[in-house]
This record gives sequence, structure tokens and C-alpha cells, in this order.
Amino acid sequence: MKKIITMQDVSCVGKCSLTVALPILSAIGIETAVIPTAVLSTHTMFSEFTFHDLTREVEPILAHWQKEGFSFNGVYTGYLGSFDQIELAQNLFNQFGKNALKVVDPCMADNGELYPGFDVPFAHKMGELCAVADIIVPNLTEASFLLDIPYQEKYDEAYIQDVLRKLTDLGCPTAILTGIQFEHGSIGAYAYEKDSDTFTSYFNQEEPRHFHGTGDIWASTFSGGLIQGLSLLKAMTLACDYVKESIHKTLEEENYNTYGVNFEQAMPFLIKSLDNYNKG
Ligand code: PXL
Repeated sequence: MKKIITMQDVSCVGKCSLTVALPILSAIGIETAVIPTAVLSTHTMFSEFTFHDLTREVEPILAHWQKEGFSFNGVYTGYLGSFDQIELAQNLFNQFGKNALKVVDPCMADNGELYPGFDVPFAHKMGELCAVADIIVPNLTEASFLLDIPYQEKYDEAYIQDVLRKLTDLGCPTAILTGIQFEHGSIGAYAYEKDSDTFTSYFNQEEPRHFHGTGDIWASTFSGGLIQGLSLLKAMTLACDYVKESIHKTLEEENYNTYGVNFEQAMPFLIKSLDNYNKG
């Protein structure tokens, strides 16, 4: 059985970070070791939330895992709350990432703005973690902060390709931009692999609403798909299709939540899709 480590917070309500990564990776059939970086009552898009920092736990956890001789096929980091946590993620990559696929989702911004509590120096520090990843999966806002370029709402394919090349110049061989929209009604992911100088993209029909937390669902599904041996395009396709289905299930519900999507009800779709890929 394949094994992955994921390092991110526990937002007790909010359907993001560990509370989506763990069930999704389990559904994909991967044993998942977790490094919880903090416990919050909700994610930070609520007007208030409690926050208990777990940074001090990370080093002892890693030291114990080293002693046990554990090894993993993948290491995937999501929302990290401080400079210290980014440095610990770098240690994690050094200790457990040598023979593992290292995926960084630089969760820190959306819709042109940084999330509460983050600033430009934090974004640059996140760039240092991206430099030592195999694959990074920012949205365009995060990419703009990583590269210190203005966020653009309207763009064309040449612009996206240029941003992707610049992202790989940070040091990672592959970069994928998520939530890309060249035209109204279509949304998808666009990847660049530096070694082969190849671009790959996948687009879906856009659902009528956007939701918080879909980036975490995308990154968890994509990381799990790759660890299970899917090609880059198939893992991107699985992630885009599962996010779309999760939004679809959400919108089917009367009085649906707006803080996160119904990824739980779309899980049969995820498992069936993965089965079909494995058969095909
Ligand atoms: O979805 C990313 C995320 C994860 N964890 C926390 C967050 C967010 C986004 O706002 O606040 C605590």
C-alpha cells in the first residue's frame, strides 16, 4: 500500500486542510500519516476563530518517525501558518522526501488577496519551500505573490505559460496553475514540466458558483492520484472532475453551506473514476 505524509492544519469546521485531505487520500486507497500544524475552530474565512498552535509538536513527531524507520511514497504540504512551519516543512522534505514525491500547495491567497494573517515576506518564504518541491499547485493569486507580479483577472494562454515558466524558475521541475479561466463558463488546470518543456491542460464546464476549500480538494486528489501511479494529465483530470462533482452535489442541496463543498457526497464518483482509470 502506498503511503503519504500530509502537513497542514485541522480546521474543525470548514471542510478544508486535513479534514478533507485525510478522507480523500483514504478513499484513493493511500495510507496517510498526518502532521497537524494547528487546531482552529473554523478556517480563517469566518469572522472569528480559535487557534491553537502545534508547531512545537512537529520536530518530536519527525524524530520519532525517523527512529521507527518509516518511509513514504509522497509528502504533501498544504496551509502552513508561519515562517517556522515553512522551515519545518523544509526539514520534513529533507528527512522524508528523498525518495518521495514532494507536492506543495502554497495555500495563502485567493481572488487577488492574501488570506488573513499572511504578508508578502511570508509569500516569499513559501517560495523557498516551492523551490524544493517536485510539483507546486498554486492558484493564480498565489503564483502572483510567489513571483512578485501584479495579479491579473484577465489573461491569455501566453501569459499563463509565462507565469508557469517563472514558477519553475523558483526551482521545482513542475508547476500547475489551478482555477484557470480563459473564457467565461470554462475552468481548469494548466501544467508545465520544465525538463521536457511540455504544457498540459484540462478544462471543464464551470459550475455556477465558486466555493472556499476546493483548492484543498483539488490538491489532495491530485497528489493521491499521482502517488497511485496516474499520469500528470490523468491526476489533473481526476482532481478537476472531482471538484466539479463536489460543487454539483453542493448546489443540489437546498440551503447548502457556503464555507465548503459537499465532497463527501461526491466520493462514490471519485472512487468510480479512479477504478475506471485503473482498468483503462
Ligand atoms: O483552504 C485553505 C485553508 C486551510 N486552512 C485554514 C484556512 C484556509 C483558507 O482560508 O483558513 C486555516
